Order: sequence, then structure tokens, then C-alpha cells
Amino acid sequence: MTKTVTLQEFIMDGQAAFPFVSGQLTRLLTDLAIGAKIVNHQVNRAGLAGILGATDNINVQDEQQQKLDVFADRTFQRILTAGKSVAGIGSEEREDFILCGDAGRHGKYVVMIDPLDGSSNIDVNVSIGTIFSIHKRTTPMGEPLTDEDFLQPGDRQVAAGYILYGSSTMLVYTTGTGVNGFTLDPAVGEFFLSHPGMQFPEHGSTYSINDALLSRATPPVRTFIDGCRETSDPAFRARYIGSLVADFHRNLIHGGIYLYPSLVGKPEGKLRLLYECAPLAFIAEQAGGSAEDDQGRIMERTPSHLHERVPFYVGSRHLLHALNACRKAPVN
Ligand code: AHM
Ligand code: MG
Repeated sequence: MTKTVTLQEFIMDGQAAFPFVSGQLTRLLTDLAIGAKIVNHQVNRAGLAGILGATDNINVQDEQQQKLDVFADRTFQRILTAGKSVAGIGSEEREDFILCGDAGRHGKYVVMIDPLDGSSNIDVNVSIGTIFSIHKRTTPMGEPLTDEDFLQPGDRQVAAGYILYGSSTMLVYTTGTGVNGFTLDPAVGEFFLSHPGMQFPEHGSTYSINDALLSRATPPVRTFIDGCRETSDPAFRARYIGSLVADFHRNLIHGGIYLYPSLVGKPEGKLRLLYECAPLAFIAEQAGGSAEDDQGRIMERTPSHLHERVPFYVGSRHLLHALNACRKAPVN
């Protein structure tokens, strides 16, 4: 029988490879996994626990907060703040950055989080997720955090990951040395390594876009989607769940591209750079895929504010190349 590896063992082994590290990242990843289990428990019993449905609050995104959005946000905030390795948190659900103990003077890391992504799917029992991104603080320890600690480009991330609350619950993450996926065994309450060394298949054939937006998308995106629809490849298919984590995860496993484009009247698209696009871009590149906006690599974008939005194209490299070829093609 082959030995199963728990997430905890995997994280500890990663730390052991770097004998002089402080262990704070290990602690932080462990805390995120604990938060994932608590949120997972609530997601699984949401219909029974009276926490389906909306709150009376409109969040900073101008969207009505769901009760589970609030629960997930509070859970991760509580756990990360208590863990001492985090100096500050930026959340989709909060207007401003949160400074942990003593104005963020202590703690080596800054965390960006979308506590519960895919809010429109909560009430209908469809997969949802959590996305996180971890940066090292830039100001010296002992000083208060500044905006620059939070507004760092994606290529300075030290770790990023997501939790998918799907038919099973998975935690997928990278620390810059490949991507590994862990599945929660609900009977023992432990994540086990189930998807080591995840890689986007070379040739994906799934495209994921909200079709209703297409008439407002840019000409290159429309040309690309026309090409997907008209291809003679019988394997080509459209799949759109409307939960970014779930769409991304399926495409990572089967190969494909996810698009949330620039739109007429909304050139910045919908998805947020710091806690949706940058972490998934880090994972995509570590898995041999690509992640871009209309200008180039997402990982090179320096954010100007917490909730900045960017168009987002992510997935198998050859499909991103095909999209870029549509950008260069002359418009008739
Ligand atoms: P949310 O963070 O409020 O849930 O919004 C992000 C979600 C993504 O998960 C998903 O891919 C996208 O919004 C769906 O948007 P749309 O309904 O416009 O297709
Ligand atoms: Mg979101």
C-alpha cells in the first residue's frame, strides 16, 4: 500500500527543505486549511443551518452580500488574525485593508482573499470557492503597514491557492515550485495529496465565457469565440459554471480557457486583480498555463487599489496563443 500524504505533512516537508525559514508560512498555510474546513462544514449544511440567502448589506462591490459570504469572511479573518504570521488582510468583502495586531507591525505576510467566490451559486447548491494570495510585507517588521505592502504585483507572490467546495472539497496551492492538489476526506477531516504536480494539458478544448456578455466584448474576443464554435474539432465544448474557481479547476484538469473580457461600458471587466486574477495567474503559470489581460501577463500588473478590476484570460497556453492571434489579425 502506498503511503498517503496529508496536507500538513506536505507543508512541513516543504519547510524542511529550507532549514532557515521561520515557519510562519507553514503556520499561515495550516491556518488557511483550518479555515477551509470550517467554511466547508457550513457550506455543506447551508440549507439546514439557516444561512442560505442574502443579508441586508450591500458590499463595496455594490453587490448584495450573501450570509455565507459574511460567514466565510469572518472565519478567515478571525483565524488569520489569531495566527500571528499575518500583518494585514485585503478581502473582497471589506472596503479597506485590515491591519492585524498593533497596526500590522508584526507578522511577515500580507494575505489577499476572496472568502467565498461564486456568490450567485450559493443558494442553488452549485460549486463555489475561496481564493487566496500571499505576499511578504515590504516594510520592515516592527513598522506599521503601508499601502505598498498590499499593492504588490503578482510576480512577488510567495504562495497562492484556492479551495473548491465541489462534489468533493479540494485545496490547490503553489509556493512557486509547481501546483499540488489535496482532497478533503470528510470522514477524518484531513486533506490528502490527491493531485501532485498539476499541469494544464498541452491541448485543451474547453472554452468558458458568459455568453450573454459576448455582444459587448471586444472584436478579438468575439473572433476567438467564433473560432471555438466553428472549429471542426469534435472535442471542443463550452462549459461555464459561473464560479471562477470551479471553471478554472475544470480547465486545469481537462485543458481549456476561461475568459472574463473587457466590455463596452465596463472596459475593466468584472474580476478583481489582487484576490481573484493574480493568485490564479500564479497557479496557472506554475501549472504550465498562461494568464493575461488585454496588455499581457497578469503577474506583471501593479495594482493601484484593493478592488481594482482587470479583464482576465487564463488557461492552456495554446488557447491563449490563439486568442492573441485574433488580436493581431486585421479587422475586416
Ligand atoms: P463574486 O466574487 O461576487 O462571486 O464574483 C465573481 C464571479 C466569478 O466566480 C465568476 O466567474 C463570475 O463572477 C461570474 O460572473 P457573471 O455572472 O457575470 O458571468
Ligand atoms: Mg469573487
